[in-house]
Amino acid sequence: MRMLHTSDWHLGRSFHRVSLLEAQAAYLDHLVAAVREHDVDVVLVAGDIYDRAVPPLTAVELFDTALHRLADAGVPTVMISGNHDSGRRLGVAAGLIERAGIHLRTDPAGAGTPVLLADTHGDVAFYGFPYLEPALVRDQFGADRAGHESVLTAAMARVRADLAGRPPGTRSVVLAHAFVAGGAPSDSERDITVGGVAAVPSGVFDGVDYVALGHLHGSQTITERIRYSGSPLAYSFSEAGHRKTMWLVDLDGDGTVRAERIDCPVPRPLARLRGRLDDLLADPALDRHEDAWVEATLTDPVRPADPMARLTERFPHTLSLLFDPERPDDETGASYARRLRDRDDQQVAEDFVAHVRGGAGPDDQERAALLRAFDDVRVDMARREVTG
Ligand SMILES: [Mn+2]
Repeated sequence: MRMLHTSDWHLGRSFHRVSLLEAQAAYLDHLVAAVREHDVDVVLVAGDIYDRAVPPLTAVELFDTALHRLADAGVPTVMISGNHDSGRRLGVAAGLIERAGIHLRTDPAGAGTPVLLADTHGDVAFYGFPYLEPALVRDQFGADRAGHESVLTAAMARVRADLAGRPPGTRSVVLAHAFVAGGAPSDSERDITVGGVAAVPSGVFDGVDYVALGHLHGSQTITERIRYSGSPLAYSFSEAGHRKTMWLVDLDGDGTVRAERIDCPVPRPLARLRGRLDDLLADPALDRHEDAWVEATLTDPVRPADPMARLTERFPHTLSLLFDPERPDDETGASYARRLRDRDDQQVAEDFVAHVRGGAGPDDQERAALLRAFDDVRVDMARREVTG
């Protein structure tokens, strides 16, 4: 069984106000071409089809075109919703679309009900988990607590129970949208932290032959059988070093997995430049970035005049301009942005408490109250997305 694994299309997303619709259309052309060229048996799309619960019409039209073209190519597709999608909106007409061989799994209730596809060695059972928001599915799954590990463990119990009733040798594949421990995040994933723990141990997925993950935007291999395809396009400058690909995975009759990467088209490379403005404008080594989308961090001690206008003379596609002035005595003068870097909401709030109380940080009760407040906000946001 030859599978093509992709995720995190984020149709409708723009990059620093530049529309990516054409680049997304070019990626989908590439996907359909790869399906034909490599004789793919099934396409797996692991969530975040859209960037938002209510995507713009142009994105919906692009998705519609993609569905038609995948159906025309005659290759079955299994697709789940991610944390950016509204599962219920995406799932409209899923039953009808299924008749064309596109299996949209957006309802948590279907987690233990596979799509069965056969090759010469027998059946492969594909279980699609839509993104499981712990607070919303905990009761339905009988999970022991409202955390990512608990609800995914419960969903996997359904998978194992279903597999136990199938002929021995039935191979299995799970699609999930989650943060699996060992994975490296970038700046363009929306935080799914609840209760302080977003990462799920990879052992949760033990026993299945392949796990097609979505959520993290960099391609990565957690284990031979558990992989992230990453997004087909860069959605933040933190992805400047990524190589954007899909996984072409061969699942043999005995469950052996072989995977290789297929490169995605690059609409325009990314470059992160740092230095004083005059140096950035003069350095011949930067010639190769003149056509790139550029994020420039200026380190001039005094902010230069018209920096954007001057930068775009050399780098016409400069999209992001940051200032991080060099200072002799660093920490006291560190910028607010620098002090917040690498800190999550909880840490920022705890630092704030310490700051306004002359150094006395929150005690255990106060810390727990802050944690609850952030969780409530996140759950409320997730709920609005599901119902709104
Ligand atoms: Mn995503």
